[in-house]
Formats: sequence, C-alpha cells, structure tokens
Amino acid sequence: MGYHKSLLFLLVAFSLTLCHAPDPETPPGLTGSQEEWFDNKFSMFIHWGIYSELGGVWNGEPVTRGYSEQIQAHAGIYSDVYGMVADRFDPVKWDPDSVVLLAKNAGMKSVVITSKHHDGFCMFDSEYTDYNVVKATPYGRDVIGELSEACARHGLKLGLYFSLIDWHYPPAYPISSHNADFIPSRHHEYNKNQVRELLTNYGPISELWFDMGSLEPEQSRELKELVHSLQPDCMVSGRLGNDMGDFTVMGDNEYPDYTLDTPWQTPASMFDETWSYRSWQERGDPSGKVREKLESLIMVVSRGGNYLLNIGPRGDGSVVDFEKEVLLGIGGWLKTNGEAIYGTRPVFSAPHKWGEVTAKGNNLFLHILTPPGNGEVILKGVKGTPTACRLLNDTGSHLEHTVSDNEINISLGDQQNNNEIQVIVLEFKDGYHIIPRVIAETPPSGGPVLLDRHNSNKHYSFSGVDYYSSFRSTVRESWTLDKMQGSYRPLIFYSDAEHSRSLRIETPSGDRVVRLRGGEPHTLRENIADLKFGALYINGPHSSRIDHKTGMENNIDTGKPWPSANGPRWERTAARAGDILQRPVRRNHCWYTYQVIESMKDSELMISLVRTDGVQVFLNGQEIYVHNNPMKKEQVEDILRLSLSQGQNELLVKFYNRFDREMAFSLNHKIPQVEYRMQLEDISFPGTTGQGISWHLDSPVSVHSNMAMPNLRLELHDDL
Ligand code: H79
Repeated sequence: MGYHKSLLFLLVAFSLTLCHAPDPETPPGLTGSQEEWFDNKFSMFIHWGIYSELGGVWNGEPVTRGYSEQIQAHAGIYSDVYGMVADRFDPVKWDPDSVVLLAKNAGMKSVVITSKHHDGFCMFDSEYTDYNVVKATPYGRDVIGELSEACARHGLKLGLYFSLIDWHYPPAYPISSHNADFIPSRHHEYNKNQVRELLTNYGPISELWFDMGSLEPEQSRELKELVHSLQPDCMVSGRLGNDMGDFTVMGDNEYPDYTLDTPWQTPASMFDETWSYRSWQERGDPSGKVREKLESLIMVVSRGGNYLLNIGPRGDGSVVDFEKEVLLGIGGWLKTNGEAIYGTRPVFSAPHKWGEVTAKGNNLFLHILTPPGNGEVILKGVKGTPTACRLLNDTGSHLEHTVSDNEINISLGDQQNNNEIQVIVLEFKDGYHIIPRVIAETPPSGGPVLLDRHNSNKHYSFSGVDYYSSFRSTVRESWTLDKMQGSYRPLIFYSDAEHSRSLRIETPSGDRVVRLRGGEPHTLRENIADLKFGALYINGPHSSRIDHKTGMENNIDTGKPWPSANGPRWERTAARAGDILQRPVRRNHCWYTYQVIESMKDSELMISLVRTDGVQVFLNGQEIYVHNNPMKKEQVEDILRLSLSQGQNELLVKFYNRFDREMAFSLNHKIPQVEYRMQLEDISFPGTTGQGISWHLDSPVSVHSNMAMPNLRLELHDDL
C-alpha cells in the first residue's frame, strides 16, 4: 500500500505531549442499567430466615460445623422437625425501614435479601408452597413485600437471593455435602414458578442472586430468559451457572487479584464462619472489623467490582449491634471519601505497596492502606502533571509532589494519619495516561512484531459450570503498539485447536472478523526424533478445584517427580503417547501427570490433551493454560503449542474432574506438528499513544467464555 511505513521510536517526552483525558475502562457492551449496577459498588446482603431463630444452636448445643443458615444439614435435623421452627418465627423486632436506613447510612446502594435459602423456606408469599413466612409462621407478613416497599421509600434498590437447591421440596435432591446438586425437572419448574412470582409481585428487582446447584446449560438459559422477559433490567448472578450470569460472583469471601472485563461482585460475610445469625459468635472489636471490611471494599472496587457485605439479623428481627456499628463506621468513611468509590473505574490490576488506586473523570484516587514509613507515596505507571494534589477529606489541603517521567512522588508530610484510611486525590486538568504494562515492538534483532499470549494483556472474566468449576477465563487479549506508524502486513498463525473458529480483531484501521479456515499449512517441526520423552508419571487423586493450587505445582525442578510427603505416591506408568489412562476419581478431584521432555535446542512442540473434564497445564513451573468443559461434553481435546527450552523441560498437567466417578485422560505428542498461516488485510497505525490491537471470540456463547485459543499468533511485517 502506498503508505509511509517506518518504525517510529517515540521518545517518552513525545508521548507525554499526547496525553489526553483518560477514558477509564468500563466493561464493554453494558446496557444503562448494567452500568448503573456496576457503579453502585457497595450493597447490603441479608441472610435471614427461620434458621436465624436457631442462631446456630441445636438441642442446646452450638453447631460448629458449617454455616448457621445451613444448620438443618450440619446438625442433621429431620426436615419435619426443622419445619416446626416456623411455628415460633415471630420477628416482632424486624423493622424494614430501619434496616434500609442502616444500609443507606452505611453508604450502600441496594439491599439483597434471602428470599429462599437452601432450607427451602420462603420469606415471601408463594402460591406454590405453604412453607412460607405468610402461611407458616405466627408473624404472617410478607417480608419481601414489606422490604421492597421500604427500599422504594428510601431510594435503595432491592435484590433477591434465591437458592436453586431445596431441602424441603420433595421432588428436589436430598441434602448433600457440597450443595451443588443437579436440579430434577419438577424442581426446576417449581423454581421457575417462584422466580416468576418474585419478579411479578415485588416491583423492580435490581438483581436476582441465584446460588448453588449445578444446572444443565438449558436450565440456566431458561431461568435467565425468564428473568429478562419479566424484568429486562434485572441483573442475574453468575451462580446461575453455565456462564449465563449478567455479573460474575467470586467465591464466598474470595477476592480476585485481577481486574475483570465483566461486571462482578464479591459477597462477604462479617466472619468467614457464618452468614446468618449465630448467637455464640465471638465478635471482638468493631473498629478492627470496620478497617478490615473497608480495606476489602477498596480492594474490590480497585479491581472494578461491587462489594456485597452481609448482616445476619436475629430470629426476632433485630440487627446485631456489632454489625450496625461496623456498617456505620464504613458509612462514616464513605461520607467523606465516597467520591473515590462510587462510579469509579479500576486503573491497575494489582495493588501498589502503599495501597490501591481508583479513577473517575480527570481524577485519580490513591487509597493509602499501608502508609509508607517516610510519608512518601510513589505512584508508578502514570504520566501526566497533576493540577491539584490533596487529601479527599480535606479540601483545603495541599500535598507537595514531584513529577518525573513515569512516576509521581507525593509527600504526606504532617498530614499522615495512621488511624484512618486516607485518600489522596490527584487532579489532572489536562488528562493523564496510564503507561501500558506491555508494549509489543519490533525485536532488537529486526523482523516482524510478534503478538501472542506470551506478550498480551489478558482481559478476564470468571467462567464456569457451577460454584466449584468456576475459574478465571481469558475473554480478550490486547497489545499496545505505541511505537508503530504506517502500514503493516499481518500474518495470523493458528493450529488445529483454533481451526474453524471466528475471531474479532480490533485494530486502529477498523474491526474485522476472521474465520480461521483455509490457511496455508506450515510445518512447525519436521519430526520429534530430536526430543527425548521421559516416562509418564501419574499421581492422584487430589481434592482440587479447577484452577486452585494443590501444592503439587511447587518445586518442579528435580528432573524427576518429587516425593510427596503425605499425599499419594507418584506412579511410573508404561504409557506411551496417546495411551488413555483411566482412574477412579471423586467429584472435584484431579490427577496429575508429569513428564520430562529433553530438547536439543529451543523448539516448538504441539501436544494434544484429551480428557473428560478440565485441564491445567504447567511448563517448567509456569502455568501456561487452563480450560474447563463448559458445555459438559463427554470428551474434550485441547491442542497446545509448547515452547520448549534447550535441555530438560518439565510438563505437569492437572486433569480435573467435576462430575464423574472415573476419568480418562491422555497426552499425545504424536500429532501433526502443523500450524496454518493466513494473510490478513493490512493494518495501518496512526502513530498515536495508546494505539493497539485486541482480539476476542466473535459471538461467543457468553461474555464469560474462555477464548481457549492458546496457539494464536500474529506477525506484523513492515516489508510492504
Ligand atoms: O448463602 C451463603 C452460603 O450458605 C451459600 N452461599 C453463601 C452466599 C453456600 N452454600 N453452599 N456453599 C456456599 C458452598 C458450600 C460449602 C460447603 Fe461447607 C462445603 C458446605 C459443606 C462443605 C463450608 C464448609 C461450609 C460448610 C462447611
């Protein structure tokens, strides 16, 4: 193309002049109500039901196993006996207005309450069961109805928790140890009927917080569609499973150490041990708890999430003083510092030494969680000149600061206060620029610019079949290409793993959809004779979630499997490439394989991994791939290109099982060592800061779907 095409190595000083007002990242493709949900940041969770009446005590004894809202299961209470607790449920101290006002004074924007927990007892009037607060208790009032009116009176939104399992409804599965049971069809119909009631009788519901169970994809889809047909703005929780949620829910009390591209939430209880009221809970000092939960709120918001903090009122409806004090403590802080929380966007995917950063408009907010000893707060990774620098809670303050190429150095001076979390606000009237973590560029030795998963910025969501098989999924990859200008010829490489799939590529010269088909085959390596494969060792079963570490990943540097002190022993197998190994396994357990591959030189090798469920792959101690089985297929295959180093390479693969009693898996390097090459339309770069390329699946099943395109590679050639 007749375009001037030289590489322009921009000087730092030059890129500084290109600063513009930032566009804090909003997850792409959000509707108005989704964005509003995303901006709420802080909500109240309420666990309240007939279990609250028991307060974690059965037969006069504290029940120490499990959460108190699940006391029926953990104390082994017959369901008819448990049902009799309803006879004395008369919460005369329940005052929905004061609870909603408490949430409001805590700075919370909505209230999410248990409409039905696992015990199956409904806190709303239902046509489909008499096991509900109106028909089965002396109280006789519709708790959800009255709360929805109180929320409307005080301008807060109402969300409803709804357990998908049920320990009371006869056609449902009985109590299990894990709560992730399948939902028989009559139970599913019952759930749908109740969801219809909840979304018809109680005004606007901001979120439907499905929990637990393990649904078939079709069941999740039906529920999601039902919710949206009744209330299009109602956000559906990811715990519905099968990637059908509008927002992702982290594990209970789990905080991700990454930013997500989709709306997400962490649900948190005051104490890890229980959500509902427990009379014998030792609570300690509320001020320590205020600090702990405030830090969690800041951490969640700095990664772009919403924080859902729980209270567990007593059976008589009163709120525990400790919980009230904690909420009001947080609310007090938010009164002066709320600007740094509500409506903000994440900036960095990891904390700084001293704390966290959030952004809104031209402002950056620095939350000082660990005040530096010398009072010097160094903000790295930001380019721009602050036009003001002060404490958020003190409009008149001014903080001394110096600005250099890639950091801003702020002195707290005598303003440092270790008792309260301080927020520094940096205002940039002329905008600022976040220095991208990775900048792809022409290698020093020349040749094309290479884009692949090793140098990409990963954009994540949280994907999964159910509570246990959820994991961090990669939904998009991007590269910053500041140093490029002019027109480039892109060559895309893919393997049999990506074959036939469609990719949407976004470039400075427009978006394009590329179907990965019809590329020119290209041999990666002529043969594998120069590789030496050690014996295949296996070890298992281990209890594990799909992407949780078990400790087996550590110390893989001995060249042979390391001894496992307490766990199962490594077994040397006679398996050859492609042999299927079959092993008994329990749910949520995994088996490991270990193999040493010796290579004469740095080289690439294609391997195939076939198995019945998830897989997590480590090469030389580094996790290089994780993939589950989102559609519950009988067999899944992944093809992975391994970048082997000269010498010994250690390949550790975890084969994860969610549902089966036996698992079958195999590793095979005797597969075509081929990839395909396709030329794409030229891309031209204007040469501006922040320009880049990104790609994601074209029309994925869900926004949470893992790309699972591990071998994609793009070369940008300037030899036009
Ligand atoms: O409502 C709260 C919990 O009751 C519910 N989700 C939050 C919001 C929940 N139900 N099940 N689970 C969470 C996960 C299951 C955990 C269990 Fe266990 C593992 C149940 C039995 C083993 C942990 C350890 C809880 C009890 C013992």
